[in-house]
Amino acid sequence: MIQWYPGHMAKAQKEMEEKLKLVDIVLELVDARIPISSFNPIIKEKLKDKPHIVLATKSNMADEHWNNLWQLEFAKNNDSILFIDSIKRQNLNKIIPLCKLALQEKIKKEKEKGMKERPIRAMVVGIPNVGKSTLINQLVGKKTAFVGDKPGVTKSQQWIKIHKDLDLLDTPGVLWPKFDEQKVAYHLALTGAIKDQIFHKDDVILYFISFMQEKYPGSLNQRYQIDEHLEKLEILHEIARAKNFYQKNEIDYERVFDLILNDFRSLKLGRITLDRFNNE
Ligand SMILES: Nc1nc2c(ncn2[C@@H]2O[C@H](COP(=O)(O)OP(=O)(O)OP(=O)(O)O)[C@@H](O)[C@H]2O)c(=O)[nH]1
Ligand SMILES: [Mg+2]
Repeated sequence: MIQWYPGHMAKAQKEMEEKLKLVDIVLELVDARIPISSFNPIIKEKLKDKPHIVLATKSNMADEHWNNLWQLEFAKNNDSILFIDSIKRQNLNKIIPLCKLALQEKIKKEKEKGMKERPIRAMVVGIPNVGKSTLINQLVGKKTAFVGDKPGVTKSQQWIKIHKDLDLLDTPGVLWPKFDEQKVAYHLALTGAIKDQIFHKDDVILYFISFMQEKYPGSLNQRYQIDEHLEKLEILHEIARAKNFYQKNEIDYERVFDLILNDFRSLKLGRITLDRFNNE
C-alpha cells in the first residue's frame, strides 16, 4: 500500500479550512480521468452549506463516453460538475456564470440588505497536479500563479483577481492522509497526483496492464505490436524485446515501466478514464 503524507500537506489542509471562512464558493478540481479517486470527501464535509462546484480538469485526456457517464452520476448526487480543459480553454467561460448561479440567493439577500455589490470570492482546491495553477493562469490571462509539472509546486496561498466579478484564492493541493483503497492509490499514481519516486512502479504498471487488457482491448496491441492476451509479465518482456530495453543482458524493467507510464500520460494509448462505477 502506498503511504504518503508529507508535512506540508497536513499544513495545507489546516490552512485550507481557515481560508474556507473567507470565501463564498469552493471550486473543487478533480481529474476527469479519476473523478472519484481525486475527489476529496473531507472538503465536502467541511463546506456545510457553502456552494461547491466540481471542475473536472484534463477532460480532453479522459474517455469521452465516461465523461458523459460521470456527468450524469455527479448530477444524480446533486453535485454540480463541469468538464473543462484548461489548456484547450474548453468550458472555462462557463465557470463564472455557474458561480453566479450557485450564489444567486446570497447575492440577492445582500442587495436587499443594501450591501454594495462585490466580487464573488472563490477558492480553488484539489489534489496535487490536478491543474489548479494552470486553470488560474488561464482565467487570469497571464502567468500569475506558479505552474509546474510536478506535484506540490504551489506552497503558499494568494488572492488573484480573475474578473471584475470574481476573486480567486490559489491554494496548495490537499491529499487525504491515507488511501483506503489500493485501486485509488494506483489511479493517483498513474495520473501523476503522487510523485513517481514514492510508489512501486511495478505494482502500478501490472495493475494498468490488466486494466487495459480488460477495458481498452486492442490498445496495447496497437501501440506495442504485441499479443496483448499474454500474461502480464510476458507483456513486459515482449515490450522490452521490441524496444531493446536491456542492460547487461537483463531486462531493464524501469525503462519499460517509464515507457508505459509516459505513453498513458501523453495519450499515446488513447483517451482513458480509470475510475468506473457499476463494476464497468
Ligand atoms: N491536458 C491538460 N493538462 C493539464 C490541464 N490542467 C493542467 N494540466 C497539466 O497538468 C500539470 C499540473 O498542472 P498544475 O497547474 O501545475 O497543477 P496544480 O494543481 O497547480 O499542482 P500543484 O501546485 O503541484 O498542487 C501540468 O503539466 C499542466 O500542464 C488540462 O486541463 N488539460
Ligand atoms: Mg500549483
